[in-house]
Amino acid sequence: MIDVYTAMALDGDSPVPLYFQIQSCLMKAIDNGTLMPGNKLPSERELAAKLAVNRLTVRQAMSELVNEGFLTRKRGLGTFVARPKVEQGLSKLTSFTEDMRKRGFRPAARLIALEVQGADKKMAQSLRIGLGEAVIVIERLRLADEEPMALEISHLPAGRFPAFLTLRTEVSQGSLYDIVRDRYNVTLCAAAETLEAKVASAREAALLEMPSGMPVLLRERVTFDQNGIPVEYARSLYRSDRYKFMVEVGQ
Ligand code: 16G
Repeated sequence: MIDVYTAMALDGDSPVPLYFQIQSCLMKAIDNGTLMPGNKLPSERELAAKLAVNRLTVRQAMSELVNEGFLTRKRGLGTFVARPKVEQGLSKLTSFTEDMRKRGFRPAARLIALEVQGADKKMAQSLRIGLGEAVIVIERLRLADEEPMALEISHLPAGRFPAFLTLRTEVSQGSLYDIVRDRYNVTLCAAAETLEAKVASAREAALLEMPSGMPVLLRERVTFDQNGIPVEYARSLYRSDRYKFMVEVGQ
């Protein structure tokens, strides 16, 4: 077991609550690399005994770090130091493939569905096409180093992408944005996005390999070509334990 716990100097006379002191010590150990991603923490009982504090105090410290994504609980196995979240900027138009490569991960996709549907109201509005017009629907689970990161559904106006369904192999192996550019000569120039939290459905949670009922980040994007015509309407569900989004704010 790692020595960091015995080194924790808690001050019972301090106005800073004990749970907060424990939390700060754990955070410091995570920040300076004494505790590394994947390291197992002692159980609440063990840690409480080591630190001579109440078990509830330890639980409170650990729960907050779990909620903030620094620790992760695995049922029946214990509590572990989480891998740092992927921090992604929201101000640049990039593809999943580019984003993951930049971070040194191997991007991949598992194709769940590739089909043509009639546009519903949302698709029609987003893509500025008529209700019921043909839309290519591509549902993919996106992976980084084989780990599920996001579940994405992209919608493309079928009229602009003839014979798209014949590209099944490419879609399941490569980058959608590369296909759009290289095969159809469409340049993606800008996107409008929204970001909101939601609870994963049972199906979404199973695909993302996370407990059901966990929050996910829903990012919706309409991507435009150089003439400002919508080319893609996408709904991407990101694992909230693996992602945080960053925006630069200017004056
Ligand atoms: C991003 C986009 C998604 C796009 C995908 C293309 C968001 C919310 N999603 O994940 O709209 O389809 O990249 O990635 O930004 P690809 O070129 O690797 O297939």
